[in-house]
Parts: sequence; structure tokens; C-alpha cells
Amino acid sequence: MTIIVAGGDGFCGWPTALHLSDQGHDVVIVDNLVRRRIDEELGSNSMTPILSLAERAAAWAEVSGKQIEVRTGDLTDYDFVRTLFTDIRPETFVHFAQHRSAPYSMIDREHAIENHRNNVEGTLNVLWAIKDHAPDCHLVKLGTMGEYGQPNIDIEEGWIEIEHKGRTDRLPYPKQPGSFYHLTKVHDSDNIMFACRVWGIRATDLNQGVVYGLETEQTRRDPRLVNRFDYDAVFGTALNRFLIQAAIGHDLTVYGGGSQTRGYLNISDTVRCLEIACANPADRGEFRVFNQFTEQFSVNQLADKVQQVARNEGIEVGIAHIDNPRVEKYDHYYNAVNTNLIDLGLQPHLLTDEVLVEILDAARKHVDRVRTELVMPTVTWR
Ligand code: NAD
Ligand code: USQ
Repeated sequence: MTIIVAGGDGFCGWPTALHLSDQGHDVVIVDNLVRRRIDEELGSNSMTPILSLAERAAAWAEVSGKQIEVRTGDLTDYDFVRTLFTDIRPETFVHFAQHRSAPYSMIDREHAIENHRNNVEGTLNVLWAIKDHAPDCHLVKLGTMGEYGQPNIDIEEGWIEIEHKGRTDRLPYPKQPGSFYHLTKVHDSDNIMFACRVWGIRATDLNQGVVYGLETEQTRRDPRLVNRFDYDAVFGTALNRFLIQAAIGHDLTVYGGGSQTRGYLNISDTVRCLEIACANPADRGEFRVFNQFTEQFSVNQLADKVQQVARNEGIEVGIAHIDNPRVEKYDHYYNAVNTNLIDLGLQPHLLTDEVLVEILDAARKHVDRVRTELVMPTVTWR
């Protein structure tokens, strides 16, 4: 299959591109490298030293004997997107290429608008290019579990049967996202659903939970293939941040009460979920939603696990309950369905102590690269 992986220089996109290439697909990475520029804007860096995208792709060719073509360009530039589709004629378009940080979208008005412009406009360009130039192409789009918020009922996979005044319908599940970033994903889902209904496009919306981990089977093959590893308060995510904090001897930064519960998954499962979605395309006109996470944890549970595993490794680390920079629910009900990917063959890598130790060990190798002033949050929701 010819697959474009847009956002293929990022944390999820790079290992996914390698995994799909390893499976024998013809993979083309598309990325405008904005994430590397945002690192410069924030004075931040990946904890692991990552090569340039061209050097990474060359290293993969050397290690695997397989070529990944790289195209540098911006999904908000329609001429670029149209040319991609007319040149490459992809059978699948995997879309990771967005600004993905909730705190980044909450910095100020300019960042909120840029977040919406980048994410919503990029997806609209892809939809129009599919309609006009590759109508059979399967769009595999990364959404987020955060689209749903934390309702006081079970979270279904995209749709819910509603009975109202004696009539019933299967309707899109209500959305209550927690940041302007998460809102961009809601707008994308609506736009994609509309395009499927009106133009007959085939699409899968992967509502992914928080991803943890660093390496996958392919990135482990050579140090030059290492994945990026974010630890700062803007792009770093909960569990990875806690493991890195343990490695550098920083108290674990639990925001507020710590009972906030989310769905989580290992990066090794992300790449497998993408493989499954690509191999089992949606039908023409079908807008399909998969909830892509494997386990649910509260922030307190994650902090306790990390503290315990660090202790077993000889590291004493405290847990700090700091003022929550965000506005979010505590002690809420959370029970989300995630059966679609499992039914298609996903075998989850669960969060065992061994998994935690591997990530902790990786973090311990690079402690000298951490800029400690980036660890505490500075962006607030209020
Ligand atoms: P990332 O920031 O590491 O990677 C995103 C990549 O997209 C970057 O390389 C960036 O340069 C590129 N990009 C952004 N805008 C672009 C544009 N307009 N044109 C071309 N390239 C562009 O993020 P990630 O963690 O790999 O996340 C990938 C996707 O998965 C995002 O859509 C994100 O919302 C979603 N997701 C991530 C997580 C997570 O925990 N990391 C969880 C759920 C969903
Ligand atoms: N949290 C802490 N301490 C920290 C960091 C986070 O307590 O140091 C808490 C947050 O308050 C929140 C939870 O951990 O309750 C998750 O926060 P996060 O930063 O790990 O994740 P989030 O902002 O939701 O965003 C990440 C990715 C985003 C993706 C989302 C999936 O950056 O791209 O969409 O996870 S989900 O959460 O399912 O929406």
C-alpha cells in the first residue's frame, strides 16, 4: 500500500512511519518541521538527541534496506497538499500533522487562533484533496479521547443510541473538550464526518488517549532512529513526564487533586493501532471512530507507580500536589469503551513495572539534556 504519514517527524508519526515501512508499505513522510521550530520558541528540546528528518530517513534505509521518501511542506498550503495527492496517489493518508499540546493552545489568543488555523485548515485541505484527486483514499485521522471530556456516563466509540420523547436515533457522542487544542479535534471530527456523508469519503477517526513510552521495535534497532521524548510542561505528557522527573530527582508534578482519570497507551500500541486501521479501511462514505487507548489511570495512580518503580531502582522521589494550572474535573466517573481495535486484533502492551523501568532507564541516559526550568507549568487556563 502507498501510505502518506503526515506529521512523520513527530513522537507518534516517526515510529509509525518506521513500523508501516517495516511491514512492506511504501511510506512517504510529510512534515513542515514546525514542531522543531516550536521547541526553539519555547527554549525546549527533546530529551533524546534526534537527528534531522533527512538523516533519520537515511539511517532507516541503511538499517532496514527500505526507503522512506520525505517531503517537507505544510498541510495548510493547498498547492502543496494537492501536489502530494496528484504525485503520490496514496491509498491511505495517515494524519498526525497537527499542533498537539493543550497548554500550547492556551498560552494566549494568538496561540489559540494559530492552533485552530493549523489544525482545522490542514484537515480541510486534506479532505478537499481527497475529494478532488484521490476519492478512494482512506483518511486515518488522529483525534483524541479528550474530545469526549469526562461525562457521568460511559463513553462510547463515537456514537450513542439516544431515546428522546419516544423516538430513537444513533447520534454523534456529545463532546466536552478541555482545551482549545482538544476543541480543534472536535471541529475536525465534524468536518470529516460531513465530508464522508456528503462526498462519500472513507475515514477513520482514532480517538487516542495519552501516549507514553519512547521506543518501538523499529526505533530500538539503531540509536539514530530514537524517538523524540518530551518532558517540558507544554509538550510533555503525564506518565513520561513523571518518569523523567524521577530520573532527574524532581518531585512528581501531580496537578491538583490527582484523581483526574484518562485513557493511556504505549507508543508500541500506537503504531500497531495505525497498522490495524490502515489494513482494515472504512467503507466509502463511512465515518468510523475507534477509541485508541488500552488502560485507564488517574494521575495519582501513575505517580504512585512511578514512585514505587523508582524506589526499586534506588531512586527516592517525592510526589508534589501542585496548584492545577488547568480547569478540570476531579473525582469524576470515567469508563470508556475501547473494543473496536481489540476486535480487529490489537493485543495491548500493558503498563507493567518492566515497561516503566525501561522508560526510566532510557530517561536516566539523557538527564544532562533536561532544562529543569521547563519542568514546572507556567501556562494557566484561567
Ligand atoms: P508531535 O508534535 O510530536 O508531532 C506532530 C508533527 O506534525 C510534528 O513533527 C510537526 O512538525 C508536524 N506538523 C504540525 N503541523 C503541521 C502542518 N500544518 N503541516 C505539516 N506538518 C505539521 O505530536 P505527536 O505526539 O506525534 O502527535 C501526533 C498526533 O497524534 C497529533 O495529531 C496529536 O493530536 C495526536 N495525539 C497525540 C497524543 C500523544 O499523547 N502524543 C495523544 C492523542 C492524540
Ligand atoms: N497532568 C499532571 N501533571 C503533569 C502533566 C499532566 O497532573 O505534569 C495531568 C493533567 O492535568 C491531565 C492529565 O495529566 O489531567 C493528562 O495531561 P497530559 O498533559 O498528559 O495530556 P493532555 O493535555 O490531555 O494531552 C495529551 C497530548 C494530546 C492528546 C491527549 C490525549 O498532548 O495531544 O490529544 O493527551 S487525551 O488526554 O486523551 O485527550
